[in-house]
Amino acid sequence: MALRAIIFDVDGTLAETEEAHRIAFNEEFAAWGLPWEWDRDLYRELLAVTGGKERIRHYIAEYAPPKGEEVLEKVPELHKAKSERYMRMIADGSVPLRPGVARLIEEAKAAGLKVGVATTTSTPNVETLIRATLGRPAAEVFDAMACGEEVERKKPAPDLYRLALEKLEVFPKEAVAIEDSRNGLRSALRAGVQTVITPSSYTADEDFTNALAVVSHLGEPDMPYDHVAGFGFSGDMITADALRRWID
Ligand code: XBP
Ligand code: MG
Repeated sequence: MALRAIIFDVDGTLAETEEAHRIAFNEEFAAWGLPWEWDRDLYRELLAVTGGKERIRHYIAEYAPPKGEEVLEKVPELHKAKSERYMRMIADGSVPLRPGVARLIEEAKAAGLKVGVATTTSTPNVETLIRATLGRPAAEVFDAMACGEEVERKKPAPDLYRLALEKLEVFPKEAVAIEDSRNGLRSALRAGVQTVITPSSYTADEDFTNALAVVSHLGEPDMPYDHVAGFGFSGDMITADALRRWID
């Protein structure tokens, strides 16, 4: 089947946002008087659970931090405040898009492909990132968005990719996913979507077995990507044309 759509993950794939999420979690914990500190190693472990609310509940259940039980019923409120903090942090464009992201989005659209997102994070977070980096509303950039609050089961369940496919009106075999994590890869593959991985700072050591390819990033004319595993592309960049040839 011919390629008709590219579906991007957001956190770690469009931009290295996880560090901003981690800092926002920690600042919000401090604002609530919670003696919780997620350092980078702990956060890497906690990323095994996707979704901020789910991640906090997992932390309380598995790590039994002080005041955990009393916070449990206030997790939605705590997470909402963290999200507002996160959006304030990224709204000035201080977290840029990763190399090749803006280029591939534009190229794909010019080539008549649809472009969507499938992300565990919430719609306002995506809108803030896109407005801050591309200066346009996300609804103008993407043909469809599937975000965490719209599904019952987040990644690695296939629900977000299934929803993105449905909204884009394409079959799984007509799409390719761009992801940075094993959870994202599993989600896309379970929905039947082939996946290119651009590992991020938190996911570089994960197992990407069954990815179409693993490349350091999508590449720019003056910044060629490094090929890590899987299919190799000719040239220095992941292009819409190369993805199309691959999927065909
Ligand atoms: C990203 C996530 C998110 C972010 C935090 O996973 O798991 O939970 O860490 O965002 P993916 P929220 O990139 O696979 O979608 O706090 O808004 O959930
Ligand atoms: Mg991700």
